[in-house]
Amino acid sequence: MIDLRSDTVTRPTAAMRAAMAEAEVGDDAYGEDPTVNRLEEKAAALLGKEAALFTPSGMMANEIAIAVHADRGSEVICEPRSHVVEHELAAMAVISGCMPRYAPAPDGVMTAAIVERALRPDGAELARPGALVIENTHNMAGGAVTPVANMKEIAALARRRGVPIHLDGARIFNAAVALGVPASDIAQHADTAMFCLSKGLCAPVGSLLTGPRDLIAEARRWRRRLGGGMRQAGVLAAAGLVALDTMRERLAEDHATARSLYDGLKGIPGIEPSIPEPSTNMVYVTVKGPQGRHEKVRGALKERGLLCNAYGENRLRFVTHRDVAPQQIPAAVEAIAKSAALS
Ligand code: TLP
Repeated sequence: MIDLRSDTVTRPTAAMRAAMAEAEVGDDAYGEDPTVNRLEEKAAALLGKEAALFTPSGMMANEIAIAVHADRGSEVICEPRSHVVEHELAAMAVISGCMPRYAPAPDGVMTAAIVERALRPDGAELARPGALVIENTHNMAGGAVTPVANMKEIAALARRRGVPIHLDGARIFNAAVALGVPASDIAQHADTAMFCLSKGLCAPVGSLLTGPRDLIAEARRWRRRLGGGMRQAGVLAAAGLVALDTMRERLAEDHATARSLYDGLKGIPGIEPSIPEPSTNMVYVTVKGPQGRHEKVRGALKERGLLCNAYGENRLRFVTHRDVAPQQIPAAVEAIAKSAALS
């Protein structure tokens, strides 16, 4: 099987498993797990923040950030296809009493002008903006990267308007590699920033929410409130530390693999790229023909040993990661060409 459904399918490396087996642990609810503490310190340092919180998932980190930043009854400004809208089961409404206010960025690259249009003026009949969420890289927009200059302009605007920024940096290290900058250059323009260990970095579990010390202390209470407090979580954090030490630079290989998949798919009848160029580790294609045909193509691909995800508007997503070798790309291209040719 060539599994291109997501970079979340990556398995922990031998070094991660060894570190997990040997991890020094303690009860994290008492702040006594030394491995968790080390991971949180390292995450904060990498993103240039004061503090960090280890969470079981990226979604929990995002939702805790919204809970910490946004008042009940306020709006969360976000791109319509962002993870907090598309994949978090209306959690911002359920947990924080917030509504999304869309800031559509057609190519997934956020700009100050787009944000400005979504920020409504003060008014007795208007909900206030409670937080701005920027997703970088932007998953459903093909792994698009928002450059540092845009982040800076958006931060200046948000500061003027008193709106806190949360960065959904589930794949911030992919963005950093694509831009050729340290992740802290991106994260410095957000109040809080989260990233996932369990995507291209290959750790089995966990994400980090980073930010100012007082907000992270509040986030810790929210994690507990949501049932996300953990005990000897050092066994998981140990894998995360190995991930941060050994997997960040490697992401460039995933980007090169995505590029070669994209190049291989050019001109294949029955499909067309739905995103211009992959800038990170994702390739999206639109299957031509009647709505729903992409499900048939996905089924045919599965029979040929290739897994991918299907989304609305006849789109298929192929995500590259450590468990897919560049040498497998020709076979993937052939499987896609044959499956797309079926009626
Ligand atoms: N993304 C998953 C699915 O949920 C769609 C994937 O396969 O890409 N932010 C972003 C930008 C994400 O892509 C994801 C996961 C999350 C947050 C949530 O992370 P987890 O799965 O750890 O809760």
